[in-house]
Amino acid sequence: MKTDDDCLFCKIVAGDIPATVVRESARTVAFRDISPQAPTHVLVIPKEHYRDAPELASADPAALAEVVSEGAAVAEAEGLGAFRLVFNTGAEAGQSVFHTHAHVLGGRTMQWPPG
Ligand code: D5M
Repeated sequence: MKTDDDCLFCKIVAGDIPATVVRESARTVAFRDISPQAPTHVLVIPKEHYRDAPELASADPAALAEVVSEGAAVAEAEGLGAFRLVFNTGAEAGQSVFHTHAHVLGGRTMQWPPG
């Protein structure tokens, strides 16, 4: 499995850094964001290390599909009628952790466009 010793989210997958895990599947883990931006704010990540969603899409499209379906499953489990699924891609777009992650945000009315 592709991992990066310096990656925060790889350390969460390995159990070396604690996280509030809400769901796990063969290829993904979902845990609560440490700095929630909505009543529900969960991150869904592939267990393998890929920098961002496009890189994961090229390397392992089934894993990317699993990230998306697990995000929907989190939303359903949290009772969200609507939710936002966000992949910040690149630093200027707000990506700060360079291990693919989908933000699942919901539980409040969302604004568009995002800032
Ligand atoms: O999103 C990265 C997200 O990762 C950001 O919303 C904070 C969250 N984060 C950072 N460290 C942790 C830990 N240790 N647990 C849970 N969540 C964490 P980005 O799109 O890269 O800005």
